[in-house]
Amino acid sequence: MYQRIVILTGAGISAESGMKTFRAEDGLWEKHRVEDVATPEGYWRNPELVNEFYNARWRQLQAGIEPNEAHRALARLEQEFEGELLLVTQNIDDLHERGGSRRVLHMHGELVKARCPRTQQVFPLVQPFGPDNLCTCCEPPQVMRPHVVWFGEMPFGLDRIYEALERCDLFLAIGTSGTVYPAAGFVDQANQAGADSVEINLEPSEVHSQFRSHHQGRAGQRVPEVVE
Ligand code: BJW
Repeated sequence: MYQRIVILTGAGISAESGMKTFRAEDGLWEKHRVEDVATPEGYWRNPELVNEFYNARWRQLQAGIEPNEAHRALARLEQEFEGELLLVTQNIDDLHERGGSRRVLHMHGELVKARCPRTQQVFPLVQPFGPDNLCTCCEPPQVMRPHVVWFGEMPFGLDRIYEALERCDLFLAIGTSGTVYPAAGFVDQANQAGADSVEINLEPSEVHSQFRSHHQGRAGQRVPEVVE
């Protein structure tokens, strides 16, 4: 019945795979100030701290973390759905891809990539972040930074996302707290376009009241039920 779907995922979709969310009590930021590990100023002040924050998550991703039923259900939807589908994730993990999704827009970047801070050229991450992880695009080579979007930086793919939101007839948000913009504003854009809007979350998000319907519960259970 739907022809054009936009799906937005957040940390909650990867929680059951063992990836920590940000704002939970035992979350990723529990031991850090957000300004220290999620801003460009924090990175330039103390690159060692920020590199280690991302290296720890990279190592975790390499060591036994697997996609869950929610990632797999979205991959099946992509394969079977005959209309237009845009899967936008705020997550920097690669669990959507490993779950079988082929077309994923990582609006906050990717943990498995590094970026030259001078040219913005992006490289696969083959060794941990640190002073030895150098770009090959500059002379002298530059120390690469995580390919992620911190507060105050511009998320990736926004033109494509807004274009899809303007045309969509279903907007589905999964496992995101609705506290970070511009992603938290997507439901409003979709509503303005006349789309149906559906939230799947363990708890009501900050923008819960803007969704036309809700499915409360674990993504691993609710996503397969809703999309299949
Ligand atoms: C489950 C579950 C289970 C658990 N099943 N569910 C005032 C007003 C408006 C905007 C601003 C403002 N002041 C400043 C801004 C801008 C700022 C912003 O939004 N700040 C807020 C703090 C207010 N935004 C930016 O700076 C962005 N850039 C920008 O705005 O550029 C200018 C611009 C202008 C105009 C148009 C467009 C752009 C950049 C934001 C970058 C965010 N970066 C991070 C770090 C990325 C790298 C990394 O991973 O380390 O992205 S911050 C962090 O938050 C990360 C996430 O992607 C993002 C969202 O978090 P998410 O995914 O929602 O996780 P949680 O932990 O918050 O929530 C988890 C949810 O899952 C919960 O709801 C649980 O209930 C649920 N859950 N288990 C289902 N099993």
